[in-house]
Amino acid sequence: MKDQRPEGIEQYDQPAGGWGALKAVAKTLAHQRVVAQGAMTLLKANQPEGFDCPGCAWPDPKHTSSFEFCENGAKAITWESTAKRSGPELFESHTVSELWNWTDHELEDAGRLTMPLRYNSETDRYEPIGWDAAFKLIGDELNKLDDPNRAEFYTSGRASNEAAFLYQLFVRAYGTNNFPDCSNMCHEATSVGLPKSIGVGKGTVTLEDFDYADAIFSFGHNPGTNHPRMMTTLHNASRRGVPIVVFNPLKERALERFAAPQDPVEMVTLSSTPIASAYHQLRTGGDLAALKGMMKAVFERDAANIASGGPGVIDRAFIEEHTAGLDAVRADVEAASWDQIVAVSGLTKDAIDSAADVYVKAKNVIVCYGMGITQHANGTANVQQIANLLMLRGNIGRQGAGIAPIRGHSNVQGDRTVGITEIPNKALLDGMERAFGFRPSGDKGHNAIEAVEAIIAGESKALICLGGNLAVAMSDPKATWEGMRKLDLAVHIATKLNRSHLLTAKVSLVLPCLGRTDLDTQASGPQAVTVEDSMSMVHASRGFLKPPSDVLKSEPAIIANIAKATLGDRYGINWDELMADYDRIREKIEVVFPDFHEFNKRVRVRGGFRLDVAASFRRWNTQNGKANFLVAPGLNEDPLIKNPDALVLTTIRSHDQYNTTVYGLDDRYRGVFGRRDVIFMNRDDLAGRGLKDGDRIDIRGLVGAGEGTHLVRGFTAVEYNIPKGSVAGYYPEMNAVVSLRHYDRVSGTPSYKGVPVMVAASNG
Ligand SMILES: Nc1nc2c(c(=O)[nH]1)N[C@H]1C(S)=C(S)[C@@H](COP(=O)(O)OP(=O)(O)OC[C@H]3O[C@@H](n4cnc5c(=O)[nH]c(N)nc54)[C@H](O)[C@@H]3O)O[C@H]1N2
Ligand SMILES: Nc1nc2c(c(=O)[nH]1)N[C@H]1C(S)=C(S)[C@@H](COP(=O)(O)OP(=O)(O)OC[C@H]3O[C@@H](n4cnc5c(=O)[nH]c(N)nc54)[C@H](O)[C@@H]3O)O[C@H]1N2
Ligand SMILES: [Mo]
Repeated sequence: MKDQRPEGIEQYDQPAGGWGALKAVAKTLAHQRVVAQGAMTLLKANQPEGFDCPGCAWPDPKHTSSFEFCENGAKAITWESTAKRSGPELFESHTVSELWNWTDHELEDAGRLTMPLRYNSETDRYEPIGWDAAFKLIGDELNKLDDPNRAEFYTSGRASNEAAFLYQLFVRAYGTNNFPDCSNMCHEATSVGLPKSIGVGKGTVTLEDFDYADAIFSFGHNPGTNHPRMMTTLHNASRRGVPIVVFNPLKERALERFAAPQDPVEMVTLSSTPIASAYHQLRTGGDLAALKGMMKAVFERDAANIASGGPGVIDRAFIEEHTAGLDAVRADVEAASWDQIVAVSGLTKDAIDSAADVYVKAKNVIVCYGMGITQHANGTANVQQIANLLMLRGNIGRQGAGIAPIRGHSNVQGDRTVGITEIPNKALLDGMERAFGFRPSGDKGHNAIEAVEAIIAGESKALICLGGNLAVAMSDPKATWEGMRKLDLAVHIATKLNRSHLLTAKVSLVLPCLGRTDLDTQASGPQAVTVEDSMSMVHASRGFLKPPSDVLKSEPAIIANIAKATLGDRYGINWDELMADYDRIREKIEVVFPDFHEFNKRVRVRGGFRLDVAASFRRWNTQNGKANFLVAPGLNEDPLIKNPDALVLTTIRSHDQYNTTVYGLDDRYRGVFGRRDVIFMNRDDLAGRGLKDGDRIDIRGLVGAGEGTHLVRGFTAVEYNIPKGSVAGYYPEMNAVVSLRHYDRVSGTPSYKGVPVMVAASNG
């Protein structure tokens, strides 16, 4: 079998982590030519006096005594602190049309941007421009628009609290709530779904809670790749004998076996620790059925326990005192038959029963989840069913128990907290009025999908991006790219060149900014910024590396200067004072959001502080003052998937990428080397289409597709351990088959993990 596998496809039999991870880091350091400086940089990641690693939003342990090794954190850091530069020579020697033909990897691998650039359509080149001229141009273009709602202001989740807060201040003073955000493509189902359930759109657990959990459930996230520091927590839990129950269509290596690089015994003896106690390979989109199945099984156990004279297994005291809506949820799950649950989830009744037994036996349960739950047409419903399951046994708001959405970008949660939202609530508007003396518009603005739709329709004419790579991250590149090329103004504040920057508008600017690792010096001296992790801990981050060029500005400084050039002295906001000393920004954050009381003082305490998450203390900020059991009708993931020959595609991250940033072409733990043009398929699905391992295939998206659109040609089918009916391919390549019309109607999250497709032998 082995030599007949497609090129670059191997069996990976090692545990995740271990020496393989150390070797991978050494390779990355060498490639980015940062061996000496880079190694030192790594030691300051996630330390109380250092910078916050831009790699993920997993919290730091309280007592960070030594360097916590993380392979993918190391990649994220070295990618930023690289010695390579995208300087003037690059843009002199390459037209934008030439650069367009570079791969996403090549564009970013060219290195850090060093000076502000403006596109010249006559030479088809980006050319250097001075900062003042750039700011004036942006201000003039924004002021030309007849309506501020014709401009879109995108945020990617690396922006610090200070940068994001200034940005929302500028945009609201300018007069719109058009805040498309990477969060709209990520955990929006959490931000929209949980407030109705438990009164807050955030997780309720802290890192310490994991020490007290008696069982941990993991739905649809891949921590070995995307949150490697979480593996330390899972590794410790497993060693304590805590059951870890995984629901994931793919057998992710790190969730099976992990060798902790910080464990000397495992490193020296080449041993490892099993992580999952049970691994349920459900079908993509089978989560709603699996969750309802588990609840149904809990009710069955409750009834049986009562019948035999016991007190039942659901937490009646909690339900009585704290919740509403149980009866409707019970009726809903009882109406679903086991046959339906088994068919839709792709799991046996035994499997679901065994998961329910673990759940019922454990006193304290934490449920973690990621994109496998949120990026579905029913993502919000999925999140709410997780909350239901936890509430059945009072697993919210006490030690060792709770809900743990695992966020993506290192400050995606903080950006939301400090006002990046297209739907401002009264508290935000009141706070802004208190702090700045004007009341911003309360009208709903655009989320990411709506912004792109407005751009495609020609209604929005300007796009400002605070980081990110919106054009590549978003569904349907063909339509999205065409739309972006029609803009009047495109401005990208970025550390590295990417494809979004090459979709030039009438006026296009790329503004290079400092990254997390860079020393940020302003008029009052060196500055620290702050970030909020997945568990609502806010702490300071201080870069220390010499910036890649003297010309770079910090994100807050760039935003303040754009604001000055656009707004002049509108509302008397003192932009110079705010950018000179970030303490002044934090003072304003505290006025707008009282939860940040004594912000400057508390953020100077080692480890920072936790923002109040009311549900963690069983205070429910919902309309009825209760935690609500919420019904999600049906079991089927998605009514759009009607075609019986369709397969459901999920789009996933490799081990060698950070979202649209592709570090390399390997996906070690899945046994893929040197390529990304593969689709993982079940043996029966291959056979049913007359295909075999290694065949060239075409993939066509079924939603909203016209003839010849939403098509990816010439990929290689790889026989893989994945449930029948489900296929998997890499993000962002597979966005070409995702329709802009296919998203969760409640949260606006694109259905990146539930794309109906047809797969056939390639004829291209
Ligand atoms: N190194 C690295 N770190 C990252 C990122 C990165 O790209 N690289 N990205 C960051 C960002 S922005 C985010 S949001 C997070 C993302 O982190 P994750 O949430 O782990 O995201 P994905 O890699 O998209 O993978 C989701 C997992 O869900 C599984 N899955 C797919 N479909 C389904 C389904 O229908 N049901 C269930 N139960 N599971 C399913 C996949 O097999 C995969 O294991 O990571 C952050 N950290
Ligand atoms: N098919 C499919 N599509 C997806 C997903 C999926 O799972 N499947 N996942 C979605 C998710 S979860 C997310 S979060 C989005 C991600 O969407 P984005 O957040 O828009 O994309 P990134 O790839 O994280 O952005 C990378 C760029 O950010 C810039 N950058 C890096 N560091 C900094 C910095 O410190 N400051 C500034 N200003 N710029 C910086 C660099 O120029 C780099 O090129 O993609 C979404 N798209
Ligand atoms: Mo994300």
